[in-house]
Amino acid sequence: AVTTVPDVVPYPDDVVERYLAAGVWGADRLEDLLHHAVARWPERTAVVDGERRWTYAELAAAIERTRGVLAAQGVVPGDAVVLQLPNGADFLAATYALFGLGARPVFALPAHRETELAHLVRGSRARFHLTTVPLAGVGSTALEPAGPEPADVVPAADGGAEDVAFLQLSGGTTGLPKLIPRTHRDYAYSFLRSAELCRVDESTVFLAVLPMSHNFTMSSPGFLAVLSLGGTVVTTTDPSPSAVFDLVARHRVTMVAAVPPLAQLWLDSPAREAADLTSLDVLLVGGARFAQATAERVRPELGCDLQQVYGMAEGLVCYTRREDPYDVVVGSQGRPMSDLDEVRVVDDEDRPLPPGTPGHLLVRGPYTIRGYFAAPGHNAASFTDDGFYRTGDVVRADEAGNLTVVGRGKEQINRGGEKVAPAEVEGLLLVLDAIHDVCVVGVPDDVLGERVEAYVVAHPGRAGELTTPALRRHLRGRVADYKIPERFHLVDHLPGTGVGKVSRRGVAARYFQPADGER
Ligand code: J2J
Repeated sequence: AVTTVPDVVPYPDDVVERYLAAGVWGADRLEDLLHHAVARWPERTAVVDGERRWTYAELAAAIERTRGVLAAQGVVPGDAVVLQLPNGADFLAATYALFGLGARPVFALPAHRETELAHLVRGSRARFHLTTVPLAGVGSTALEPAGPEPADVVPAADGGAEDVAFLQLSGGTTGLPKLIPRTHRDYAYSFLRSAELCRVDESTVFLAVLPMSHNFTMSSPGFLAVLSLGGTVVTTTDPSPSAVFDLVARHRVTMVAAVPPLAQLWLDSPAREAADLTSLDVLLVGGARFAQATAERVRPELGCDLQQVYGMAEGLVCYTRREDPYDVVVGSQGRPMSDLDEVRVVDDEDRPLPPGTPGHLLVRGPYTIRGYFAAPGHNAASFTDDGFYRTGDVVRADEAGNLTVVGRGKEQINRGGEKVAPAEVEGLLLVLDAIHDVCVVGVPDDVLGERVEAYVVAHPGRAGELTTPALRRHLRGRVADYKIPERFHLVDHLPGTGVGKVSRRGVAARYFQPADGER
């Protein structure tokens, strides 16, 4: 007999019962939560995108029309649709339209290119790629405003809150990035609980400046929470200090989410002095470690509260609380948002460690996945037998459970919040005949925390071809720009692991000892 492994690893039945009984999982799908808000606040402003301003009723109408266009294009319930749109009102219309159709958006970043898109399409078995991003050489279906006539009657999805709502691309802890399936009810809990901790209500004006397809912007607490609770989402594609300060002043923005380099850019900007930031209530910073010295500047220089957010698209999100002691707010990444989150800090053999001792963070809970999409092999490595996700992060917990991220056990580069899987970039370089071996590593960077660089061993006599500009050109259009190494170093050989593999740690140790600096 053939045993088939399901694409989505379900939560065990007793666990489902527990989360339902605890009331953390509701019966609403993501589009239902918006519909409740539309019914309650039809005339409130839902979205501001440049000169476009939509009330909740207008957003609902735009979603309805988009749903008709998508249905006319042939999108049916259960379809995976790779969605690659820049921040804006159309992003929201398309996302909710897909939810309403019972189709699954597969969220691509605007920066994604050939490799990531092919991976998303293949991994999700998507039949559509919906984008307005100009992509040289990548076949795509754009959703044109003047598309086919909307279908007259589009049936609503008849699925429930237990369905998979969408897929996101993980940063990857080993090898290539994986697809993350999130259900309506687990995700709704994630952003509604986040909304409580971040004090989101109908008076919230949220500036979505990080990519809206990122888990942080979407759900921590993100535009999904704001639009479920009657607030306003202001969208922008311009993160520059002047543009952001202007939007904050003009729309009386109360909440912004940023990665550390962006927060730093705003803090350091001379434009800050003249800006009217009095409406700002809270700045959320996450995605990468926020230096304490910078965290300490937020309250005095921006005049708002800081909440650190340590989250992951696989699930777990930690926040510092508004009422936490000062040293917790500026010096930790907060604690899990749910009482039902189970976290373990363990040693290399999965044995629990006492508070204060750094170790690998494992997590299980009501909004953390039990497995990647259609990836049984990887799941065996990324999850414990009893369902804990191996975050790949090394953390230290204090007695109160606040976590500080002190390191990483996973093969991932965190470039100021943007995640890079070295193996993906290495694979694209190894197709070049002139390259014998290559190792992509993160090197310390004052602004980004880490930047991407590569160590390359040339085939005899071919080193001359391997210049930084030539190699960067080779990668451009194949992967997101942020993954392209800033520098390529030619070396004679790469340190090995002793079992015939390149040792990334060895490369790091050999070339980046803080004492001898950069070569
Ligand atoms: C140190 N490292 C952090 C932090 C994430 C909210 C906020 C961020 C993400 C995110 C997210 C960190 N300090 N404050 O999904 O909902 C690193 C860890 C983590 C990985 C996850 C959200 N916040 N990190 O960044 O899926 O290494 O999610 O495991 O992109 O980012 O990356 P990602």
